[in-house]
Amino acid sequence: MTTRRDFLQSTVAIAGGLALSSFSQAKENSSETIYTPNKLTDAQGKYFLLPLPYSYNALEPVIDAKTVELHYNFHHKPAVTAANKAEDNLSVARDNNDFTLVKHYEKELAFNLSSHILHTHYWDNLSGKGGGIPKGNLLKAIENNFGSYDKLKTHLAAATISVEGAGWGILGYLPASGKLMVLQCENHQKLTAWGVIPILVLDVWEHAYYLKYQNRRSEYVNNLFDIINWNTVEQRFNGVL
Ligand code: MN3
Repeated sequence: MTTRRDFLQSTVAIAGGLALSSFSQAKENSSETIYTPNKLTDAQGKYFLLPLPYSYNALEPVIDAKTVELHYNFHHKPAVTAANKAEDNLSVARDNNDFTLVKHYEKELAFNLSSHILHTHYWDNLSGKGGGIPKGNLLKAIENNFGSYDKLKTHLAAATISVEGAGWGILGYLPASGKLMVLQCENHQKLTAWGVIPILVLDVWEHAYYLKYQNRRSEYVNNLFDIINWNTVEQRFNGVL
């Protein structure tokens, strides 16, 4: 499959205006270079789907290849299309001065753009070579805000496992307070606090785990900690300090 590097290079060549600086280059992680997307849009301002930074089977045995394939192509990808459609329809509404459907498209935008943002982070903050514990500035911040990494892990896992219905567990950073915090997100956009930037996100929609784990959400969440890519999580944290 096309690698993320190939994709970025070809996109830059085609689009011209899309500067590589819109992506921060993460540290070398073994043989692969992972880019953290700071921008989710192309040169035309349209949302676009980055290639997965690994193959479908790269997260096995924690997440099976079929789940990754379905999740990426049939849950993440449609959200990108729908976010663009919502913005397009809001533009048409302004042009026509007809806001009959404004409530519908505002909801569509919040839901689908949040889905795109969180899924993009999700792929990026997992790796078949992940696991271990965070290091550097991120570890210090975790210890300052939660007492220890173990306390954060226990808190984040509990919050994630107990999401009501479909949603996410999120470790986020609020620049205005300088605090790391755990949030529990329903759907893709509910229960946030304004200004919190997601640093590490754990998807607990059933599509993320049901093929392999069925009803055993807690087993899936606990196993996720074996594939967290702390390099990219720390990269994102350092980028928003
Ligand atoms: Mn999902």
